[in-house]
Amino acid sequence: MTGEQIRALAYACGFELAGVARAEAVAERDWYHEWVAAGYAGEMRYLADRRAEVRDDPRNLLRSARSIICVGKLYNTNFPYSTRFDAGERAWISRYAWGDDYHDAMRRGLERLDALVRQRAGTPVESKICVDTAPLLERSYARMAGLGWIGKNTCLINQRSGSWYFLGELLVSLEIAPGAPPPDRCGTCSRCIDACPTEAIVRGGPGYTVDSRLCISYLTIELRGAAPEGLRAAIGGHVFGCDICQDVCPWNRRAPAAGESAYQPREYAPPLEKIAALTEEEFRAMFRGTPVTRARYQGFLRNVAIAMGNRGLPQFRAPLEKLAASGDPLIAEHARWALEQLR
Ligand code: B12
Ligand code: SF4
Ligand code: SF4
Repeated sequence: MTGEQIRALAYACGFELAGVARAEAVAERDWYHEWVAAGYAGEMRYLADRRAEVRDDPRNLLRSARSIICVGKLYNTNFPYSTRFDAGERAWISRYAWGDDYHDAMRRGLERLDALVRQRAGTPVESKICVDTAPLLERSYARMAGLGWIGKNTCLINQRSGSWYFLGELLVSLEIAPGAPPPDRCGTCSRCIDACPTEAIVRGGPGYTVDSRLCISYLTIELRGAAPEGLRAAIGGHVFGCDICQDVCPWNRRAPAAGESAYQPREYAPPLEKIAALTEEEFRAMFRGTPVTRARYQGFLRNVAIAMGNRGLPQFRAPLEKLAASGDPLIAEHARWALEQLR
């Protein structure tokens, strides 16, 4: 099969980007280990434990793998970027988490692609689907497959349609001619580095990398305990993830919106007072089927308290006092901190 045929099948399965990379180790694996050794993975153990070695070679995931079919699914909508959003009483949830959780949709699309590839191959095929959670350097292979370059913000950027993409892969035992990585088009731009509120984009690898411990995305989604006090002010109104380094990127200025309704916001920038009052059951009901549940109720209310403190509006006093009286010490401590900011 040719790369062209693979692309046509992937488009038919609902993916906007597709290409093929060789299923072999890439030079970036060394940078990955350096990244972990520098402590940049923070508390994300799944990046640093024995699974770190699995990342060294895709054949550790499927021994017979010869090629990686890399796909990209657009999730952008026409709603304004966080950098154009100025409503102090509302919370910012990052774009990728507004609608349905992408993992299931990506997997379904890749299963369809897998079936089509098997049908067309005319020979037995071994395969494996990977989406996000697999120990695979997804951006590196997507770059090798020609889907885009890796920007200074470390996101994969497509020249025509920007970086609002989820990535997924189908490892196959077929030999397919690979694509070629496109040139780096960041040039002298440094908008993402300058705009990052926590200076999380640091020098690393052949250019830049993200120190997760400083990244708002990590602090509001992955971190389980208390947010470091020195970083709380910079979190601003973010309650789940962060889009700033992509919002300011010139390659996203004319990014297209996804066709399907799945990624439309269920509620765009919900009012902080509303989400501060959610019971655990209401939290689950409001965010069921979206990525937001990953923060868990406790982490989410911790984030809401920080955002309220940063926004500093007097009407937040009463809801924060309620949170400060919570039986959960983590939520109560962050609410007390937020009340201090109001003063
Ligand atoms: C851990 C993780 C995080 C961490 C760490 C982020 C990071 N930059 O590494 C945190 C929690 C902070 C995070 C945040 C986000 N994430 Co995340 N994350 C991952 C995950 C699970 C692993 C990434 C990883 O290995 N990081 C370690 C470092 C070393 O890897 P890296 O930056 O990718 O760098 C490698 C390559 O970029 C390459 N490289 C870097 N520079 C250069 C330059 C050249 C010239 C070359 C050749 C190569 C190269 O070498 C590095 C080593 O391999 C991937 C899924 C996966 N399995 O890959 C999703 C993934 C990267 N995340 C994704 C998303 C959407 C996000 C957020 C936008 C979510 C949000 N809105 O809050 C933010 C973006 C923040 C940012 N600027 O990166 C998408 C990215 C899609 C895209 N278009 O790039 C992925 C691919 C998930 C997916 N399947 O769609 N994430
Ligand atoms: S996601 Fe936000 S905090 Fe993380 S690197 Fe980008 S701008 Fe900085
Ligand atoms: S903002 Fe500029 S430097 Fe950052 S990724 Fe986009 S083009 Fe590259």
